[in-house]
Amino acid sequence: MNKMQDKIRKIYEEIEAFTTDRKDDLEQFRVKYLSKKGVITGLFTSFKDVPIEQKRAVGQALNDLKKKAQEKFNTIGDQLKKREDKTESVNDVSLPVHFQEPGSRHPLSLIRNEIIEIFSRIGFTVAEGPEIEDDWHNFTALNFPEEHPARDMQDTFFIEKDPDIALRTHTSSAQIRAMEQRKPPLREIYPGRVFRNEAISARAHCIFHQVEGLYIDENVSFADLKQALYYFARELFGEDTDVRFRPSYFPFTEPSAEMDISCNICGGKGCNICKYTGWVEILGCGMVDPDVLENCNIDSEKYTGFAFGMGIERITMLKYQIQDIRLFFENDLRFLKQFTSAI
Ligand code: 2NM
Repeated sequence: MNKMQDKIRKIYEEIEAFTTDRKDDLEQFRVKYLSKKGVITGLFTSFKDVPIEQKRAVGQALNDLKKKAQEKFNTIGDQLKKREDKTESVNDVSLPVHFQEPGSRHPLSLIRNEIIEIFSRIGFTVAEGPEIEDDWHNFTALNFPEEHPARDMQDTFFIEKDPDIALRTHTSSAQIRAMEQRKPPLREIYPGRVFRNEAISARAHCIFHQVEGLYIDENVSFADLKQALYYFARELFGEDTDVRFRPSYFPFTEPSAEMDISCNICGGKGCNICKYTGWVEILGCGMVDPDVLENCNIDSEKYTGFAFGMGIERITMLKYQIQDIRLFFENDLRFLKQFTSAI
């Protein structure tokens, strides 16, 4: 093997190993190997000095080398061109895009977030509790007597056969935990999912959502309750909203009340939403029973507090005029899509 053939083989291997995805690298390749002043032309020039008996073999090798370089240049050139074409088509703004429909918040989330925002403006923070509860937090600490119907198997989902463990029937259990764990002043709301063993209908579902609230400090009065809930109603339903409080009963509050708002559909004139009364009930409330405070080791001589609770489904149905609670749980896109712009 002579020197010339060694050189050709080395360059051949170089060319074979060459690869790039950049146009200017390929241009450098061309200049280096294929141009008039390139390596291969140089070799052809010195071909005249090759001894006559080697001319045939070296000539063959030189031709192969040139062919190889040209092929390499063409192949990479084609690849780069293809890629360029593709990139150009991606950048073609007139082509249809691969459209992905944006998702949206569930209407219950929208209203829950709005409720949280309103109460946060008057100093309430958000807290949560577990969905699986024991009898103490869900019933006993809240003053439910042993024989209260809500404790019945009929109304509550118990976990396995343990009568002490059930799915919470209201988020009040989170408030008991809050009062046990954190001492007053307490000013919190508790959004969450609750469970009741009820027949499903247009008005009722066995799973639904609540926001409850609690404010405990020295000298908290029923007037504070009324003012906070009046503010809430007007923020959520508009500044023309009137409220009224009707006496009611809950085991955990005394006195207790239900709050109505003036019907936001007919403005109080009477329609089938307010059953021609001009008022619709939106929440229950009251002053926390001193026994409940004592159950959580809070001194009921020193502290008083108000509490309230509302169903998010009910409020959402009123706000958006939704007639059937089951729509919230079916996830029919024709329903959900109507809230896309409401994020
Ligand atoms: C309501 C209505 C009235 C309430 C009371 C308490 C607690 F834990 F402080 F005693 N939690 N939630 C309450 C009061 C809930 O829902 C209709």
